[in-house]
Amino acid sequence: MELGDVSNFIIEGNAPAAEQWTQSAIDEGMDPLVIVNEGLIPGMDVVGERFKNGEYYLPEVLVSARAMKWAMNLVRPLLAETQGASLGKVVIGTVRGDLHDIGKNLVSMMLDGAGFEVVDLGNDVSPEQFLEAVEESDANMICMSALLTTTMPIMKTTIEMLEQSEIRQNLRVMVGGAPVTQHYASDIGADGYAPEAATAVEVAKELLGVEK
Ligand code: B1M
Repeated sequence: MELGDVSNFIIEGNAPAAEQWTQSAIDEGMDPLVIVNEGLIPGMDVVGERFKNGEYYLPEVLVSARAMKWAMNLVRPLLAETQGASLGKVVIGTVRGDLHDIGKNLVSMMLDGAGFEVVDLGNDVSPEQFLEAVEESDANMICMSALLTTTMPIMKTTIEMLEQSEIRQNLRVMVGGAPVTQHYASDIGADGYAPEAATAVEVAKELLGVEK
């Protein structure tokens, strides 16, 4: 099975074909991480490029996002089949005003698959909702994703709110998303930053002091 085929199905926004290809690859024993990292994400990267160049408009991007979602729905449970005890509890979400959740879902899936307990708040999550979820779940870490330069400051607002509460002391904060950089993360007082989903797992382990 050619990984380029599923990339093309994502690019074309052909959700049934992306789903069917992914199911066949799983049935043939392909590593789900390879499916995601070498098939699905490269497809979405092309969609991003085309959107940027004005070759694709929002409707095309939406059908591609849908195809990505259908394929990811099949991969998610496999990545979630984890080893033993929880490595820690993580609250994750895309910040307020931001509807981009594909990258956040990948990070969520990878953390889940690595053995973290993940409370996924979805997208458009306000600082208050993050705080509430951390308090309710007694989480060790909060993970914020932002894909828009206009929503990145919400990560700062959330950290500022956390700083005013006692829970910040025992809570690690990781941020990420395409426009986010290590420099920005340090600037707003985050404890960690990861450029992509696999690194996010490594950073989470480092921040919580669990073995790699
Ligand atoms: Co939008 N969009 N979009 N979009 N969209 C971008 C982000 C944009 C860069 C496109 C462009 O102009 N080139 C641009 C932002 C420009 C900017 O702010 N500088 C943009 C814009 C402008 C918009 C709208 C404003 C368009 C409009 O309405 N005029 C609008 C905003 C809506 C809103 O959020 N309020 C909008 C809407 C949408 C759709 C709804 C159509 C759709 C989202 C669907 C969905 O997510 N369910 C969409 C999409 C799909 C994109 C692009 C094409 C692809 C994003 C994506 O899913 N990438 C994107 C262009 C691009 O990024 N090249 C674009 C694949 C994904 C796997 O990568 O999300 O980067 P990514 O996640 C990576 C890493 O960043 C990292 O790990 C992931 C996996 O490796 N990561 C983390 C992510 N979160 C992390 C958290 C971590 C650690 C790592 O720790 C906590």
